[in-house]
Amino acid sequence: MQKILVTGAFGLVGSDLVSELQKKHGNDQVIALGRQTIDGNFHGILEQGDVRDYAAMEALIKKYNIGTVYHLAGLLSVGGEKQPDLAWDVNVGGLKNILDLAKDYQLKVFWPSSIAAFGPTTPKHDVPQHTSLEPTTIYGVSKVTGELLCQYYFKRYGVDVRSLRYPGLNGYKAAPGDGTTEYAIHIFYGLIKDNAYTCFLKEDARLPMMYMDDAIKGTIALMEAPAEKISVRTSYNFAAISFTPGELVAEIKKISPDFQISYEPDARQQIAESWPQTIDDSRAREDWGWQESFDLAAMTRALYEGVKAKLQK
Ligand code: AKB
Repeated sequence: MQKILVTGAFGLVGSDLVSELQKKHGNDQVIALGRQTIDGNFHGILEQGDVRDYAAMEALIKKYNIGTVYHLAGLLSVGGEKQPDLAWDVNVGGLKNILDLAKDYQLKVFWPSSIAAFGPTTPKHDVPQHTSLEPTTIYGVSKVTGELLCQYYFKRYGVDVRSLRYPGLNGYKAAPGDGTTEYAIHIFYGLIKDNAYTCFLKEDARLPMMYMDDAIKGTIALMEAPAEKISVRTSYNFAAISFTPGELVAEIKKISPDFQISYEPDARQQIAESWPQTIDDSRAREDWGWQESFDLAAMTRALYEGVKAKLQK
């Protein structure tokens, strides 16, 4: 039987996706590829490697008879601005390697794009599926490039590659990455450790967001949908909730009324301002039945319980 490879397996999405895929297919069917952030308590098949290394990736595909790749390895918006060359090499070079291997070994591929593909010329509200894509970050540039590469490999070579424009994803299994929407995870560490947090975005910085369980459910649903249902081969708009730091704090105060918040916006605020506030994801809903489950209150409760349990271990 063909196995599943997950790159970036110990990142924010990978940490939840790998365990879900293991539950569905069995621990011996999922290969977790990590580079730096490998979890020492991991149970399953673990490989260490770099997605920029084509030969190493090809060896893995052959060694495990891989049929599907969830290619998650990549730098985020803030990390990308610190190291633009590295962001380009990993985000674009890594994807190109996976798509070339997909062409030669008939792999099915999932690759995440992001709301970072949008920019200041994109409408701020209810962004349509097809719109202006003029991002200001190297991360966003790599996502637009990646979307076009995916569509090219589908049209030119028939590679079954599927993608979602992830909003800010909020989970607790992995440490939050170096992104802009990640304040919405860091705030829970502040809540549980100090009952206080200094936010690097403004109180009214509204951004599209989603609880991790919904993101994993949507990712797997997209990959399991029949090919004829997939009408977008760049990347689907994908949305659940939109909120501001102020609205998240109001929700947190229902759990901890004395929670102290202060706002010290920095360069990350400019990145947030370049992104839209709400997304129209009706194509995903119509094509393959996307539907979220978590609203802001349910997400807040789940993150609070999850981070608390993690920090108490
Ligand atoms: C980031 O903020 O960089 C990411 C993203 C929206 O892709 N969370």
